[in-house]
Amino acid sequence: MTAPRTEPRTVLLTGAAGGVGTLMRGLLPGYGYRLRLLDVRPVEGEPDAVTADLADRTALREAVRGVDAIIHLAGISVESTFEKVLSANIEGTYHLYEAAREEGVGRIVFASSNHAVGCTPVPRGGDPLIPVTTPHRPDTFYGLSKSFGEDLAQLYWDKHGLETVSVRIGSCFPEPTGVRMLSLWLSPGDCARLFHAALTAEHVGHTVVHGSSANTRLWWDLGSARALGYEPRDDSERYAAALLAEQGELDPENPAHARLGGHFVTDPPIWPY
Ligand code: NAI
Ligand code: 15L
Repeated sequence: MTAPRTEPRTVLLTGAAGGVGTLMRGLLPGYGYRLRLLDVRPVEGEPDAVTADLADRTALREAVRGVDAIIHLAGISVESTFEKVLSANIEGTYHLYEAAREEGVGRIVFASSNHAVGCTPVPRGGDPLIPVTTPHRPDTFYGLSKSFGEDLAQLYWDKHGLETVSVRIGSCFPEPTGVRMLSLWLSPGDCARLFHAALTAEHVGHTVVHGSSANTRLWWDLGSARALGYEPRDDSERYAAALLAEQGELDPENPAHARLGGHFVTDPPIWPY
């Protein structure tokens, strides 16, 4: 019989100064994790956080040394030039995986995105939910970098035995701010529940999961996330009446509404730096 997996205690959180990082800094210690923080920007109120770029292999090796697992959030989180996405997200994620391999870290939770499959048509009345096996259909260079990250994770599992849960996050914000987000919203509490499941489930190899709450208007299947032990508690529906009154229903004839990636398909927000 295989011994149960030891629960990870010390977790490196990259991208700790960002939106999701800030939410998780508040919530994950409640699950018993000791967080080590890293970001290219200083993390407010956290003088011990490592300030380093994902390009800095020496800093990454030091940062991952001795941790039980990594939650990898750092990177460009919207569209940018190919060169910037290449450096921060593609090369940066490769550098982090190399550091993890060299230091013997066993598991990474990788923040993938709905934009890895953003050109997938939105299911309409009676269509099945989008399965986690749906082919990569990135909607931007940003989405392409997330497709790459998922493939990198598969490579490091197959070749090096480094486990990853790739979480295709929908929209993780304190509240949904648009009608599209009613389908994709991942509440902060459910995000912490999902990351905890991804850190503690046994034998994940490389598992891809969809990251959303139990939304009434869900577009994609949460089966592989639930199989890890994720039990979402939130539903965006309580925000629906107000958002629909303000913005109206999504229009299937509008190219910015017809695909999973929404406005990233037609007019993506651009990284400001
Ligand atoms: P964010 O943009 O608020 O945070 C990203 C953080 O990464 C920033 O603090 C930034 O300083 C840091 N960073 C950027 N380049 C870096 C580099 N080269 N080296 C070190 N740090 C660097 O993004 P957010 O919303 O917190 O998202 C976190 C992760 O989750 C990102 O990877 C994003 O792509 C992914 N994601 C987020 C979603 C959401 O709804 N918030 C949806 C899908 C995916
Ligand atoms: C993402 O991947 C972005 O990082 C985030 O800022 C949101 O735009 C989210 O997707 C979304 O699609 O709502």
